[in-house]
Amino acid sequence: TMDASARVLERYNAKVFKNRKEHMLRINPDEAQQITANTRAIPGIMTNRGCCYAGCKGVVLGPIKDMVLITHGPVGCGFYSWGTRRNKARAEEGEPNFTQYCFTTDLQEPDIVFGGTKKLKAAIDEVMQLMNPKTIMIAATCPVGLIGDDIQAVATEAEQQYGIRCVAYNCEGYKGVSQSAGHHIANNGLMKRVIGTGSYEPASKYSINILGEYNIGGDGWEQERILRKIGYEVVSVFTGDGEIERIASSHKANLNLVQCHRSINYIAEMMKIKYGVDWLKVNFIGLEGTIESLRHMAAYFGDPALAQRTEEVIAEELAEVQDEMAAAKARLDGLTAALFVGGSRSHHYQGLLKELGVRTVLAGYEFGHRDDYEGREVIPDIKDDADSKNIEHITVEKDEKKYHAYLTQEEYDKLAALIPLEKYDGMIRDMDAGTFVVDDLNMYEADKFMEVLKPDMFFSGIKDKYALQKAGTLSRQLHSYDYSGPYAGFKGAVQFAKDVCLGYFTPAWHMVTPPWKTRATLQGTVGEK
Ligand code: CFM
Ligand code: HCA
Repeated sequence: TMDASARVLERYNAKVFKNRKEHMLRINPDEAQQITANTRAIPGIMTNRGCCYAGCKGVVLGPIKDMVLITHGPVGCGFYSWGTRRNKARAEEGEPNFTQYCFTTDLQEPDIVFGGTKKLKAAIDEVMQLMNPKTIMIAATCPVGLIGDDIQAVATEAEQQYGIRCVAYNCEGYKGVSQSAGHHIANNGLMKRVIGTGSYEPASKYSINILGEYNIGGDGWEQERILRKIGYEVVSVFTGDGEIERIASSHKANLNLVQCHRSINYIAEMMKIKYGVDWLKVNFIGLEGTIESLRHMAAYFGDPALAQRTEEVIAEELAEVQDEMAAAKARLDGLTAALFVGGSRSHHYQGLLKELGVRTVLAGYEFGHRDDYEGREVIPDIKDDADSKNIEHITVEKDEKKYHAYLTQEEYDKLAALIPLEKYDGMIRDMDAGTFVVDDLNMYEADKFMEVLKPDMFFSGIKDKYALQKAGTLSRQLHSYDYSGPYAGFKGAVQFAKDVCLGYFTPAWHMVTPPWKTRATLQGTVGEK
């Protein structure tokens, strides 16, 4: 019998087959398995990926609330990235929250022909008059790179004219192969222009930053609630509900937590080299993930009182959620799921699902790199291709004045054997033998895997959700949480469990006949002959 991926691949012509085969594997714990990732999608194939601008503006910079972010490009780029990611933000006392606005230069045909910098300058003037922000950032979309507007010069000029911070990002949509390029570009800009410049002083020795947490549906708030309850000081969050001044002072914290490795590992690495701040991989999705992350943090700081408080909070929080989690598990036990999200979440949610008795049979990332699948130890073996060479790689050096190591080398080495310090093992190691991993899954493959593996639920995004639901399967969005959430931490786990139960047990699914049950839905070959 053919395995599921062979049945998915069988319709492809030789060229497409060869390409896509490398992006799929079936988990075999006895082998070191390698996957192809972070390469170009095949033209004509319905990839779920987004663009470089989406990764830079939409993902990493967008959630920072006290700055104005101008999209320099045609109006659609700004409009369609306006508020759709559900990165929640609440204004601080007397401070602005600009994330609810959409700022764009609305480039038109004459600007494409004659240049758009005039419009960009006018937009900055208008923003200064109306909003008077301390920081403006500019994100370029495709045509800006094609016509060659010098947005860096405009930013420098604005800094001189207004005495503000103005940072421009050449994150044109076509750069790189996905959103991932944009994460990298945004990380570089924050490192070069923001981190290390702030004057906020952490009050506690247990000061941390949460990196790669964007407060989708309030996830970051639930994490902060737990961390503060234990006694940590959250200096900054990158970048959910984020503030420039705190991000600028983040180098003073004693530990960086890395929630989403894919989007922010560059900053974690650079802050370690430049400022000596260690980073710890955490996962606040799922009860076990949350508890383990909290214990690792306590181990890092090494204070028995902090460790004791950690256990108290864990016990208190667990007591509050245990019954509801058990009730949900009783209803969901034995079901199977497929997960396809951009990066980290396809990995992080597997633990939470397992706690609810749901087994993951298929998982993949839109734009994860090999290290997100196989673990960071493969990073030295990853070949730089033309697309990744296109993205600036910056190197940083130790800042003698601001460098501060919390641990001695000896303490560090001892701890590194026990907790994931500067370590991420990737998704593959956590998956069961015989399950499937597919990188950059496309719509055809999603349909086909549904048919072959018949998972009870499929977690993904807005692009594929409705096609999957029309085929009679529950599909929940793991990007926007279908406008629910938070799903992180203790309270979030219960919210997730409730939403999955509500969705799965809706009678609608029994009334739908999948089209492939009554007729062949696809004939012929995918790709040219
Ligand atoms: Fe990280 Fe994210 Fe994700 Fe991501 Fe995204 Fe997102 Fe995502 Mo959508 S930063 S990789 S680029 S966890 S926006 S909050 S949900 S694809 S899995
Ligand atoms: C993005 C943002 C996105 C899209 C969500 C989706 C998000 O990649 O540009 O496709 O459902 O989380 O909002 O990932």
